[in-house]
Formats: sequence, C-alpha cells, structure tokens
Amino acid sequence: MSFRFTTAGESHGPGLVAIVEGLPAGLELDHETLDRDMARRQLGHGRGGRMKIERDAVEIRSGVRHGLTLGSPIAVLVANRDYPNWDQRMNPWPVDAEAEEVHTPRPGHADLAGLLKFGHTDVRNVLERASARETAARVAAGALAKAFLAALGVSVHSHVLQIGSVRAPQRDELGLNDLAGVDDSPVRCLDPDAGALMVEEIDRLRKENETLGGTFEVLAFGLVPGLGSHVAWDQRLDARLAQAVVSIQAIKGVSLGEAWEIAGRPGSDAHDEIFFSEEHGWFRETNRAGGLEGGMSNGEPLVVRAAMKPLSTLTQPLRSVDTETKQPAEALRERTDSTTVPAAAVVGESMVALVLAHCYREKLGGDHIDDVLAALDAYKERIGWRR
Ligand code: EPS
Repeated sequence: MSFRFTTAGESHGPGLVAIVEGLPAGLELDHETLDRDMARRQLGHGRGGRMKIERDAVEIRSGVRHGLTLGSPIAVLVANRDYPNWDQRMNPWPVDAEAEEVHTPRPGHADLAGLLKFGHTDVRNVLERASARETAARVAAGALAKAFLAALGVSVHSHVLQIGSVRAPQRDELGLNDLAGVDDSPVRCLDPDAGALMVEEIDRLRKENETLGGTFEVLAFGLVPGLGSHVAWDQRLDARLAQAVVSIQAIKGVSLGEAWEIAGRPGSDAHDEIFFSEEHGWFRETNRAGGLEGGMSNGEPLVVRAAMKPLSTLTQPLRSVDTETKQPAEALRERTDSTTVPAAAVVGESMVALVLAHCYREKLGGDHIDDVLAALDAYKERIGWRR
C-alpha cells in the first residue's frame, strides 16, 4: 500500500496545494480539527506582518465526501490572501505592468544556487517556492495524516526547546499530559520562565534587526513496535524521519532520542533495558533511544529533535553581489519574521505524522479504515502488545 504526498505553490501566488494519496476509505475527518492545525502553524511570538494578512484554512477539493475519505487522492487548497497585493508580480499570465526583477540573493537562502541552477535572471523565481510559506500545505497534508493516526490511537505533539540563546530546562520523559496547553505559550515552550525569556530575547533582537533560530522536539505516542524496517536502508524509520524533518525550510540538524548526549556515554548508560510483565507486556524504564531501535519503532514514545537556523531574510541585510552587474550589493530586504521556531515545531509534527502514516499504511494495508483497524488488532494480538 503506497502512501505519498506532494505540495505545489508559491508564497505570493494564488495559493498552495497539497495532494495526499493512499489514505484508506471511510476515515472520518473533522473540518475544525484540520483548520486548528493550520491556525497553530500561524502562532508564535516573532512572526511578521504577513501573518496578520493570512487566515489559513483547508479547502478540500477531492477525495472526501460528507466528512468521509473515499480512498481516492485528496487535494487540499490553501489560498494566499496576500495574492491580490501581488497579482501583477505573480500572475501566471503576462501582465501589462513591468515586474521589477530581484538581483540581490540573500546569504543562507536558496536564492543564488537556485538562480544559477535554473538559469533565471530574477531571484523571485526561486525565492517564491523556497519560502517557508509552503509549509502551510505540508500542515494541511499532515492534518490528514494525523486524522488517520488518531484512528489508530497515535498522537503527535511538539514543543520548543530553545530560541536564540534561551534554552528551556531539561525535562525527564514527557507524557501526554505535560504537553497539554503548550499552544497557550506565545513561543510554544513548556517552561513558562524560559518562555518569557524567549519572548524578551525575540523583542530585543528584533530591535537590533536580527533573526533567531532555535530547537524543537516532536513526540509521538501510541505507536506499535515494528514500524519501518531494519532490512533496507530506505525502509528505516529513523532515516525516513530524518529526511522528512530536515526537509523543512531552515532546518539544519535532526536528532533521534538522546543522540548527541549518548554519543559520549559508556554503552551501559546509553541503552534502554528490556522488561516484561504480565500486566504491561514488553516495556522499558528509560527511553534514551527515542522509541527507535534498528530503524524500527520499539513501542516507546518517539522523540525527534530539530535545529533551525536563524531566518536568512534580514532587515539589516548581509553583503551580497548584484547578479546582473557582479558588483557588491546589499542582500534583498523583504518583510520577514524574527523567528518561526514555534511554527516550525508544528510543521515538524506534520512531517513526522506523514512519515508515520506512510509506515502504518505499508505495514497494515487495507482499503477501508476498518480493514486497517482489524489488521492492527491482529498484529497486536500476534506480538502480545498490551498498550
Ligand atoms: C517567508 C517570508 C515571509 C513569511 C513567510 C515565509 O513572508 P512574506 O515575505 O510574505 O512576508 O511570512 O511565511 C509565511 C507566509 C507563512 O505562511 O508561514 C520566507 O521567505 O520564507
């Protein structure tokens, strides 16, 4: 059973599209739940003026009827409310007005490499697609994946660990209850004191015309062991997760479980010992592996962390070169966000959910959601899984 998704769309074009293929028929969708994730991606202290314009909402164009999936590809449209302001510059068809070209690539952005690779003269032909606006379509697709996972008892969450130089204190293993209310924090941080310091740092650096990066964590609860596979490199769940998360704009690093911490510890302090009881079945007392062993889920909560670089559009631009004259020039100055780490964490949830949905489809097959649930029950029964 293949599951895949793709997105299309430019940041200031008419809109974004996601197509999700391979969900079973009969899955119940709730419009409000889908839109809630779209709104969560727009949250976070440090967003710029654009978020006052956009009110992202999911418009289903195919594959769903009366709230139930049909088993056919689901096409989702997310309109760009800013488009009317860009109608001349981004119109798919020739316009009378002359659109001024951008010739000053931003260090850290796709601008220069994209320009050279595709033979454009206008940097806008690259930056419009490279923009993280595209993540609105990923979140729409991710919301569909989350609905499928929820039917299987799986939930995906995220929270911010660091913005700029402010780090939230280390916490021991997080449970579902700890994550409730994280969206009430203006930076989606579980520690209120660290959250307040993050807000201060964002405000201070914004005044200095700076942008900020940071780190976030995505967790998934309720997984069965055996998603992904040790038998081939491209079936390994950890590899799929790393690719999916690092594909998010501005993400420069991904770690699974306590990756960087355990690298320096002796082996006896790096793994999760195995226990069995009649009551719980298989279980662990620690989760250093972040729910991943041998490229497969092991049934413990999945823990994925990501590092995001500071956004590369700066209101005090860095040095660049005019691509036409080859003379030194300041990089493009555009309206921008100060930080988008809280939003990126929501996108991280979506990418993790899409990978997990893929693995469940691969593992359990089935054309109707009831087939999938029956296969899940049979698998749990066979392995004696009691959670
Ligand atoms: C982005 C630049 C900003 C962000 C945008 C991503 O857009 P604009 O240039 O229109 O102000 O707001 O993010 C979104 C629009 C979004 O929905 O997340 C960039 O260059 O990546």
